[in-house]
Amino acid sequence: MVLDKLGGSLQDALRKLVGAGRIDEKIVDEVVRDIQRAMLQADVNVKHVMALSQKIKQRSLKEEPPGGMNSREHVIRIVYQELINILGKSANVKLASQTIMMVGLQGSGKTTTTAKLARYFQRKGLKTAVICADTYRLGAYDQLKTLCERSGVFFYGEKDVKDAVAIVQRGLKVIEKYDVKIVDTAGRHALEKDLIKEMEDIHQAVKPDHKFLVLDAAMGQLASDQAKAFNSSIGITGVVITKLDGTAKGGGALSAVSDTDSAIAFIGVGETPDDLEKFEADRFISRLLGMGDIKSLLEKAQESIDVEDFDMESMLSGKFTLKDMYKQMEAVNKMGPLKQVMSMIPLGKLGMKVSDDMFAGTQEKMKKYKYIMDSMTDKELEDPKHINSPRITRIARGSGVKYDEVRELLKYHKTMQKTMKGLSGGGKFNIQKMMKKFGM
Ligand SMILES: Nc1nc2c(ncn2[C@@H]2O[C@H](COP(=O)(O)OP(=O)(O)O)[C@@H](O)[C@H]2O)c(=O)[nH]1
Ligand SMILES: [Mg+2]
Repeated sequence: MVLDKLGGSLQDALRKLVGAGRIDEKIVDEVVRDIQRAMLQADVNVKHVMALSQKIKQRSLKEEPPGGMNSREHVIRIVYQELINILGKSANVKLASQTIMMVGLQGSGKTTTTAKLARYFQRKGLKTAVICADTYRLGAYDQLKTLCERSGVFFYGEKDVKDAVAIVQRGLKVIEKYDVKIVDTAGRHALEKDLIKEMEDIHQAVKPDHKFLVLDAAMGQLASDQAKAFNSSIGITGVVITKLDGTAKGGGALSAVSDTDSAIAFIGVGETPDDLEKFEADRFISRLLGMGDIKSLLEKAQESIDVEDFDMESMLSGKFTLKDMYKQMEAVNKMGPLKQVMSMIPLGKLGMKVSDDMFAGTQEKMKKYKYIMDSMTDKELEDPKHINSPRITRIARGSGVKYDEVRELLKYHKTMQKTMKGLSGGGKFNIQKMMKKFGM
């Protein structure tokens, strides 16, 4: 995975939240400190890190959890949202006819990305052609030509011609009929005068719909200065961050882009033509946090306003009454399978094997359970282990169900209580113990 280290540290921080006995200021502080450390190690600018910390703390302690969400999930959601904010918006790339000009320093990954992009559009059914306007670097022509041929993308270049603008002008005529036209340009070691001049001239000749700045992720937060410089020269409509697979500083580069007016369009995650991903901030963060499709789940939780009683805290605290069980069955019935709900918190990532029907009962069963529970005393509901055989008979008669059905309910409760205790490791969440338990 891209940014394994950052993702791992953030996941550890969130696991702390899940494992905490209670969500209070102390645990939020602790988790925020862990997040800070992880972000700084990924070279995220201190200013961003501080703003993020403030936001997470403030919101966690002030905002009420939305319906259907407990305080634990609420804080996780805030972390998720604020991390997305730090990345800024994602660039809008349409699957339509367009001309794209690639710019960036030498070695940033322009040519590789040009070929990747061409393949990307080609695969989406758009006829794509590429022009090599790099007359500066030796071998630029062959590099791009080879890459394009491999993907069946049309390539235009003029090997021994030095005038990049002339090449582009002729090339554009040749590839006129193509849907997507991508122009690869030359870079320099720095944004020097002659590079700016050449960029502006090509810009003038191409009149591109998009200008993609290619930035090497290893630059970390310095990416911000570069994005600003290129932007003031020819204007940037999207950024591609490359080599995210090979650096620990990627967090810095990703977050730096939001300092500029630009937005990230794609990320490069390897050297092969397929190692390009369309950038979506929310999906990226979900993946980083190891949460699968957290967004839809969180939205789901927001919709089911009347399931406030789904309380992970009581579930993990070890205390688990019949009433708790009933509430949770009810909540899960409204929210969807437990497995899904579990994948919302990092627990699911630990490979917990939760069977689908663990909480969710059929409507009919729920009704029966309700009748049975109505015939129990409060004391029995709090702690059903005192229910003996004569009591089962009485409860069955009182609720109009069979003796065995009452026993089934009690057995069900016992199994679930045990599972909950196992999860909580006797009050404290114990990951190692749990992983062992599930044979990992
Ligand atoms: N690991 C990795 N390497 C990349 C990526 N993008 C480009 N590269 C490598 O970076 C080097 C420079 O890339 P190139 O496209 O020639 O850069 P240009 O000078 O800007 O055109 C090459 O060795 C590429 O294989 C990426 O996303 N991941
Ligand atoms: Mg190149």
